[in-house]
Amino acid sequence: MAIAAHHDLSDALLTARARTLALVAPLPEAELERVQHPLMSPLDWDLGHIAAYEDLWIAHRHGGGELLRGDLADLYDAFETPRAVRGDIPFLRGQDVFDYLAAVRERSLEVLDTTGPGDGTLFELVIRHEAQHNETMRQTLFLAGLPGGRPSGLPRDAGAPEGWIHVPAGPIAMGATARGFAFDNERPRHQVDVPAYAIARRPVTNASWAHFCEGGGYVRREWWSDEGWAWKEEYDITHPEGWTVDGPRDDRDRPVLHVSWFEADAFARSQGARLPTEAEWEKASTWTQEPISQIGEVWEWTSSHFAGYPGFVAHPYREYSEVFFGDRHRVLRGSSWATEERMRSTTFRNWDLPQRRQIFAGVRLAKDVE
Ligand code: AVJ
Ligand code: FE
Repeated sequence: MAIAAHHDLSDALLTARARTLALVAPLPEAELERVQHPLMSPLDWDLGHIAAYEDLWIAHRHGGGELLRGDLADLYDAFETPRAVRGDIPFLRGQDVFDYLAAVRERSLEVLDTTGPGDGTLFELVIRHEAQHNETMRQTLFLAGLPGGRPSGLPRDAGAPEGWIHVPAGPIAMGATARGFAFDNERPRHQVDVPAYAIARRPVTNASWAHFCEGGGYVRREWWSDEGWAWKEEYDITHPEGWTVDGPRDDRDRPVLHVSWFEADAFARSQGARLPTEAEWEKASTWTQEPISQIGEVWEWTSSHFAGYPGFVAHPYREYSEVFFGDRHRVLRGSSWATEERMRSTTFRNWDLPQRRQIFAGVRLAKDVE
């Protein structure tokens, strides 16, 4: 699968790095070292992890060389060192982590020159890994109330009309084709029969969500699943993450952000609707007769559990998807205001636990039609 030329890959590496550095540039060293939120890594850990991952896949796996800092491999391995303990470990701090990023990058560019890009897969993996961690870092900035954690400017398709799009029954080819880069969980492409359904033209807005709150959305038992209700009661959830007592801080016309799957599910029920399945979402996203609006503003929760497509093969990074398959995680589709352009695709699958609200997630409703 030919993916990209040498100069495109080196440009993309450069762009990803510029974005990473711009995110942390306004912050004093102490903010980078701190655990900002119990769910998130210190920002310095993300930086060191970006470098360690790059060195593993480019200089080591692709180039066949030794790791620059083999002594740091476990500390920056997401599975060896889970998020909850990352505050207590000797990750690189201060200038050291920036030096490590730069030294690894120099090795990667050397491998690109000498060994070449191969089919480009591993470079693409590394570029997108850095982009994904940029979004993770923005989640940390959001939770910490630091700059870079909230959308600014107008949302995409601002002022797009509300309403429903009716999609007739029929099969779709779901997933990424065999050409070009895609993550393992997007393949193989396979046919799915999708019954007729309706899907909202735009995601649920802050204004609608405020209305839901005022109308007893977090009090009316009948709208919540058993699990969702138990979660909401235990943590005393009464509005999306980041709202003040007066409601949303952002524009009321913007899609709501930072709601959990449990809240999304309850909201849908309050509207006599439901969440779309992944197949419905993917079909609608390529439905050109009546295009849906505001894709790419908020990750959109679906009703689907995260599972491998029929014939799934883990590749090349085994721990990327497979270990998360099962009935614990729900899939989100689309992308958010914080997602890099290169990552945006109608076949990309994101996932998280149903109670999580740090991601830039919102809701697009669906419903059955006769
Ligand atoms: C695809 C966003 C769920 O952040 O856990 C980053 C991406 N994997 N490093 C995550 C990822 C390894 C992943 N998500
Ligand atoms: Fe990672």
